[in-house]
Amino acid sequence: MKKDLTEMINEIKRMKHEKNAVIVAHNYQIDEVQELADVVGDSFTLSRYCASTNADIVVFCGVHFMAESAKILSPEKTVLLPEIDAGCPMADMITAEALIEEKKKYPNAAVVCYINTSAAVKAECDICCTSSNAVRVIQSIPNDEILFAPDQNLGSFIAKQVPNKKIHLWEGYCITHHRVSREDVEKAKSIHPDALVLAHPECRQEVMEMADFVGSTAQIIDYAKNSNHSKFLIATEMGILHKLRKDNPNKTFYLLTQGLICPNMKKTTVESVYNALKYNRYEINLDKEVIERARRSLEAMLAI
Ligand code: CIZ
Ligand code: SF4
Repeated sequence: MKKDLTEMINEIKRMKHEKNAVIVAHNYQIDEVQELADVVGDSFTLSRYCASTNADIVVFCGVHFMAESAKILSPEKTVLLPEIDAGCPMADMITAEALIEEKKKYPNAAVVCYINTSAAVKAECDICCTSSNAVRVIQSIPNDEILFAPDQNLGSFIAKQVPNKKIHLWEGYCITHHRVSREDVEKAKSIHPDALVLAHPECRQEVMEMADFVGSTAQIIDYAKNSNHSKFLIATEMGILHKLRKDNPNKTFYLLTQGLICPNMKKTTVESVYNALKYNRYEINLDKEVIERARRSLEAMLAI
């Protein structure tokens, strides 16, 4: 017989304790999964948290590349991704083989990979970046030429702020953020003219240009908390609303369009977390050499 929600949550807590496991959830996960988690945050914060705990098992509620990053930083731990098909279409827009080919065109360029890439792609790049530190990472690189992959929108956002470098862009994008248009922003602003627009750099240039603030999920959360404003239009994945509303009960948050849903982030449910802990699934395993090379790119980012 199928267990009810309360029963599953109690079992999850029991198994977590018994197996010395932690549950981490990305800001885009469904509310119930965020509530279950020991920590909620962006992919890199979560991976660093996983590396710092003495847990034996990490249940990573997010998408595949994020669980891989956790494994890269904690190779000795068992990292579980509750839904094995939870991938990131943007991360899938580049392969290690394709990157190796592209690098040949720009022999003088430093290769910078967004965190939204597979471990195999991270292994082929010089340094990683997140949406929080992308500009700082690029500024720290001595090369005048950069090959940036895979997000063209984040890449264009960086290029505008670092005009002294020639940035070659990969043509990847996030299917969820890229869908938002200038017309969507105009429409939302006409309905809520007194709201500030907070947008993620995975949005199109035209959307970022209309925003009052552009930042990663962590930066949007901080901005909303510290702002004197009381109304916000949010142009990133809807899962972030849970934390925004929890942290700021007296402020109002509207999702900029109803399309801001990442179907892959929504695959993980309380039941998948329960099954992950019960059956130890689905374990992320990576080649040792890939771990070592990908780790170098992540550590290069940490060093700046
Ligand atoms: O790195 C992350 O977690 C992603 C994909 C987005 C963000 O802005 O936090
Ligand atoms: Fe990938 Fe976009 Fe989903 Fe993030 S929101 S996991 S970039 S598809």
